Amino acid sequence: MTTPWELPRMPAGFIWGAATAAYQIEGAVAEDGRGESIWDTFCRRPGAVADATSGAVACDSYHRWRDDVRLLDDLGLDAYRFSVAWPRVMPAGRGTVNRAGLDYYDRLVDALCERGIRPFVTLYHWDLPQALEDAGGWRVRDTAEHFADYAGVVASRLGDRVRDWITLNEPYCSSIVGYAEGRHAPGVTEGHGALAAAHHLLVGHGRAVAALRATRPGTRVGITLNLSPAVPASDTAADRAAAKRMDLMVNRQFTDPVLGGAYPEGFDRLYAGVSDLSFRRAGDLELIGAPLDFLGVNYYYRIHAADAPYEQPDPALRSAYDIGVRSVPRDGVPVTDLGWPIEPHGLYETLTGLVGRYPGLPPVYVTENGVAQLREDPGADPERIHFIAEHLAAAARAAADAPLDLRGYFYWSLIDNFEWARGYGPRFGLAHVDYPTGTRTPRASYHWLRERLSDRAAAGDRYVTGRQR
Ligand code: GBH
Repeated sequence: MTTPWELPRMPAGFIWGAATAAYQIEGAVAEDGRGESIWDTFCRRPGAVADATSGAVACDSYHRWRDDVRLLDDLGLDAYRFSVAWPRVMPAGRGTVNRAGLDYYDRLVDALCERGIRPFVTLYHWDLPQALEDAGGWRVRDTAEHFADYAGVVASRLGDRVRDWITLNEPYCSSIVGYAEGRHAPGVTEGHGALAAAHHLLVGHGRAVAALRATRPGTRVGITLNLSPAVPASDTAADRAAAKRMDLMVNRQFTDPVLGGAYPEGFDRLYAGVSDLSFRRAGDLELIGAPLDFLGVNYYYRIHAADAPYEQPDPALRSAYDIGVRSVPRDGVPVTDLGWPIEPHGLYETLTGLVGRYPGLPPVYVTENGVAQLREDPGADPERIHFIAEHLAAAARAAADAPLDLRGYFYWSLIDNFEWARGYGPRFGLAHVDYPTGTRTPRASYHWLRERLSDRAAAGDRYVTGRQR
């Protein structure tokens, strides 16, 4: 019998990994020719970040990347998912390429490959070059073209060693949270602009897929979407309808075009008062829906959706995108320190739901899943061990019950880091980071995972790790 603290049996060749993102860990924002990103700008805005911090120093991974690689190696992970900072590679987002910026990733990739750790590279984890935002950002189609050019530049340099590419991380956040809710950079509250941003992100994804494949045969390309089952907060018809609206906005605005080549039924009607959708062009959906080599799924929580006006501090802006639905706490559901519901079964629902809805679903990686603690405690984190074990068990059940090609799991995050608008309070790491010194200290969850992986590997269980040593 498998206890909750054991690792479930996973499909052959399953990849065990951990994830990070450039702006959250690198720091060194003004070094070696890096340009500004929208997050540098956004963090300077009073009130934008809870503790008035920024990613200016963060975990200093720009200098301490060897520490990160050592953590991955000692843990015995197969893979590392990190992101490349567009403004390091192209300081103005287009045109001049900054060699020094690429050199950083080149060194990191070499170090990973030397240790047999497979790099999964995310090309866009929210750090748009500010110069492109000044020209309209994701609201304008040109940004999608620039993104594809940038993708090609990175792949030309790293593609001899990097096979696995993720175009975008969570376009929902880049568009809706950044351009409609204004809680993320660039911090604006627009209706039409946010929907245009979402569409242009997807166009950029489609163009980048083509650009990446053109650089080298054997390239594998996917996209990472944050998926949250939206369930009615109560059994009323109004809440059931609200959950459908939430699902359209958070999940299916992205999964349907990417996996099915079409916007979902009811989507255009939902936003009829917000946008004329004039940014869509013939041929876009063929491009966006081109078959992928894999899908990345970030799963954190289920959304309990209630029929209510969306909470928008400025009522003048509300009509821009209010679709009359709000995420509410649910009695009896445990929550993390951030108030996020802990429901591992939601990962099962997400994965099996994808199989049911999208014929020809590509292989799937869980590219993020994790839990934050607000206390500083560097060592004991039993809730994290429990969280990981339960979510892995749910993922394993999904792979057993459905025709799902589940290829791997990346814990978010390898180390504590800059948690966007919440600053440094929430700590997601398998390893604690002491920000004043940059020292990384593995937590109990790190040691637990390390032991489980090495037990299995020692027993010659090829189901545990695909890593070749
Ligand atoms: C991921 O987003 C990100 O990819 C990663 O960079 C981040 O560090 C990680 O999650 C942990 O947050 O502010 O309570 O109203 C996860 C999807 C969607 C989760 C927006 C937070 C806002 C909830 N995120 N959501 S809240």
